[in-house]
Amino acid sequence: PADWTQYAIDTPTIEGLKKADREGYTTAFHRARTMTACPIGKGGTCCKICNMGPCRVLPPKGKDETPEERKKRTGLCGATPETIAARNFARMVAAGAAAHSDHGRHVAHTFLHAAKGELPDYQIKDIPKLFAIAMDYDIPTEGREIKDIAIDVGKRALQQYGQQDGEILNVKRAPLKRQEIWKQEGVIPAGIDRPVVEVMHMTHMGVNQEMEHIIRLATKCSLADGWGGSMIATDLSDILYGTPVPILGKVNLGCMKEDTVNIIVHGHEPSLSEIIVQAVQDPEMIAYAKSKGATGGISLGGICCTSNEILMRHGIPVAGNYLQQEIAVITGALEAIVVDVQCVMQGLAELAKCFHTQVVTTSPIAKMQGAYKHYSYDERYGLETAKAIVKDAIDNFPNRDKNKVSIPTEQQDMVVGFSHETISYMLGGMFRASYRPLNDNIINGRVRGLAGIVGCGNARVKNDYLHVELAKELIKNDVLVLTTGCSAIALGKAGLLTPEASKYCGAGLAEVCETVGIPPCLHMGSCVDNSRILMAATAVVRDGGLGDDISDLPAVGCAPEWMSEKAVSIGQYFVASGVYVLFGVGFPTINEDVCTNYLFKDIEKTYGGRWDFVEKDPYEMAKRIIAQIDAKRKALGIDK
Ligand code: WCC
Ligand code: FE2
Repeated sequence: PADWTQYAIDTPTIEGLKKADREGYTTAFHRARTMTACPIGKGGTCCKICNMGPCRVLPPKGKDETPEERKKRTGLCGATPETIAARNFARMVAAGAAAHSDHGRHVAHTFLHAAKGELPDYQIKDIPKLFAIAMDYDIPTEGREIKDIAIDVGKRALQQYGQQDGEILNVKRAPLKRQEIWKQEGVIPAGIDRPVVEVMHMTHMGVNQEMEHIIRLATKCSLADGWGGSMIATDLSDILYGTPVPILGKVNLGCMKEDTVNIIVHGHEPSLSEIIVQAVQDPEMIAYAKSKGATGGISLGGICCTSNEILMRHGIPVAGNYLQQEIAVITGALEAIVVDVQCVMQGLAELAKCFHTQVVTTSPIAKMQGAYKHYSYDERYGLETAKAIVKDAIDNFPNRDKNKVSIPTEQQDMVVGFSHETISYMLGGMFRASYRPLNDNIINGRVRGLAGIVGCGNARVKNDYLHVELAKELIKNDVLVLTTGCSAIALGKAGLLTPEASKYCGAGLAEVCETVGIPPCLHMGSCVDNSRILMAATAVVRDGGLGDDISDLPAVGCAPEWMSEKAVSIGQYFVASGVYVLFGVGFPTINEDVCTNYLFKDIEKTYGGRWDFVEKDPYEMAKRIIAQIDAKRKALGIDK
């Protein structure tokens, strides 16, 4: 067996993997040790878009290539390596944008029907945000009923998906200079769905065969995600379920208890999990759990972003991030794992068979072979469905095999819930909400810059290690960290989402955190909530003193352990919004130098942002990020 301390830093994960070895279970961590990544497809050099291929256009290993040789290295149709790499990259963007945006569509759909009063278990919660969004959407509010405004907001959001001409609405929120750049490049999406289809079309055999133009259309698609579908998902979830405010939360597998029915929700869309939160708090359900021998009642926890959503809004504990989904099952004490969409491993079903755990799939678009039960979740029957799932889990409690149970006790406190609105209240006060105090601290150098650390865990590297070491290194150098998704959970487990983490900070950042009462790493939510980071960056520009565009800011983005296609879309919309973005653990085009050069260098001339890549050294990552921040500070004339 492997020495798992080489592949994870989190004790419950290491212990779970050792238990898997002893008892013969297999996880993604195990598969990563026995399977290597495909060397042909890795880095963008396999073209499989037509049936004359797949064609491999890998550069020769270990020797230089003459220009003549390079010219001959094409697919059967003559496609060049850079066209192939760019097409692969573009398709990843399209898949990621589709995932986020479809999530946003579902939120908008639920929102509209809730607004109409058709969903008894859903009510509009955040009226001030409803008015703010109505204004952004050019919907009149004066003298109108809340209900009518909400219906219009829901309709307007949904309408943007199929819009064929014009511009998606939220583009208007970006700094003017940014909008000009996008206009000039022709990358402002008319609607949200259309650019996804366009990318699929233009990457079909024999269509777009000019690398830069492929990236241009992929960029438009990514903007339809970041400033479109993801932003709609965030905004409408906030109105429907409440805009997050700072709240105390807990993270790690210690949320599961010996004497409770343990349920974990996993995935991304909050619609069902919001109602499960209600169901597990129902006194009848708790009494029923007790009647089955679970003297402590019911414990609900979460994994990935479904978890982040109910953590931010209700303080429901997080069980773990992406790579802990299997570890949660291996505790032997999990009655049900209720999954919706995205980042759910198929391996769960096989693993669950070794235990009593029920895998419950709930999305109309996501079934799993071998799952215990499938619900095609329909919001009209919200609480009814949630209760049926919870009741099933309770009935499953007596099936728990005590001999197989080992629940970690680790649980770490954290402060979460930093929506961009909340940050501006905390900085500027209730009546003068503003980012200006932060800007002043950036200008005076107490805060050196801002770094978004986001994205997945990847079983090919030491899990969580890159996130945590990078964050520590950055806050030590006075860089304030904004975090989302599984990265936020990793930082939470390491104790970096607490005000006490200021002990890891440089003197300047420590002082700011202590004065404002915030942790040095701010949990801003789920992966669609990366749109909150766009809005925060825009607000920093608006409140003055740091240039007039996002690309002027000493701000960067990083996904050190990315694995999902969504991460590629996120990275691209940050680059296109003017941000330097660093990836770890491989880059989609890295084995093809022309396209990679474009993404890492030339694209900066257009957007002011670019890509970069460091395989797995968090200190090298930090070095490059700080160098980038310092260069921006210098350009602003605020370095000292
Ligand atoms: Ni977002 Fe990555 Fe987690 Fe899934 S939940 S694993 S895309 S960071
Ligand atoms: Fe996510």
